[in-house]
Amino acid sequence: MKNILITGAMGQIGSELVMRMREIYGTDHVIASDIRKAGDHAVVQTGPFEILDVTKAETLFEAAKRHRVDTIIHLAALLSATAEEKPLLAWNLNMGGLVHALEVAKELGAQFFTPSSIGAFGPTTPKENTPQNTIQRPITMYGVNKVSGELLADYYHHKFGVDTRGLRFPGLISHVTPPGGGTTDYAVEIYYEAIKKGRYTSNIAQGTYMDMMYMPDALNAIITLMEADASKLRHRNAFNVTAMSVEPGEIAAEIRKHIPEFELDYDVDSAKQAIAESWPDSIDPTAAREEWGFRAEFDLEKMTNEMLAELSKKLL
Ligand code: AKB
Repeated sequence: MKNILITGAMGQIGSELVMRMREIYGTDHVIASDIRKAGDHAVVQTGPFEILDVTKAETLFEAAKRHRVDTIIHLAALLSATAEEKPLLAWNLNMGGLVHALEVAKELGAQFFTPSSIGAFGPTTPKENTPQNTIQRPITMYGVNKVSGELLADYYHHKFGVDTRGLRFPGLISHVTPPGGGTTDYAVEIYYEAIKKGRYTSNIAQGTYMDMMYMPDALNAIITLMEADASKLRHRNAFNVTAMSVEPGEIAAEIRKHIPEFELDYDVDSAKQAIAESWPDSIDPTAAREEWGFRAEFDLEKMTNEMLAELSKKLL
């Protein structure tokens, strides 16, 4: 049986991944950790929890050793827009935390996962159907962190034999925990505001395409990749994965099938827009499909049905 440590467990991915992994691997085998502790949070209430600052190598190592961890899912990081506002903090947290977590994985012989992002690409990357292996010259601190992270995780695999695996996530959409500080956050907020107010002002311009994926597909992708036969993996850090390429107007049109009076207007945030324009319009997940059977269940229509149904229950 695995013993899994998840950092950043109260974040957008972590808060759902912890619960899913506790169902699969057993409550006591999934140790949630975060820099803060909210006593009423589901990951704290339902199983083991550690307060951990990933920039402090010793505390990370001590907790991992005490829980006899053999798998580390390292999620603690700043997202793209916040990283652009606080680049030095982003470097210290995103890279410092990562190298500490990789060191712990090396010392304990643990399997390792950390997410990369479409942010690992830049303006000179082919924009359409972006290949798995291509130009990566991002112009954001987040992108610099993500490319460096992919290379570092590859290095720990080649040099030390650590079983490192990763995914280049698109914008992740969920009705459970909102994201914070990302460029793709609008694609979550639009659903909340549709239910609450029947209107939304997008900070990303009309016609700006980015890849997105519904959270259940993202959780499945992490679990499937971590369970995949290592001998079949030619790429490790990190696989392109996506479910849809959309722009704000298309999400609004889908919402109007349920809420015909829904209104969308625009007040573009120039910093976020610049980040969005430096990213691909659509990425190609063929390597993930071929090497470990990646598949997304939710397209825009199916995701919108579920987002609106779940948020209506929660907010109305
Ligand atoms: C962000 O917008 O920063 C993230 C991402 C695509 O990595 N959602």
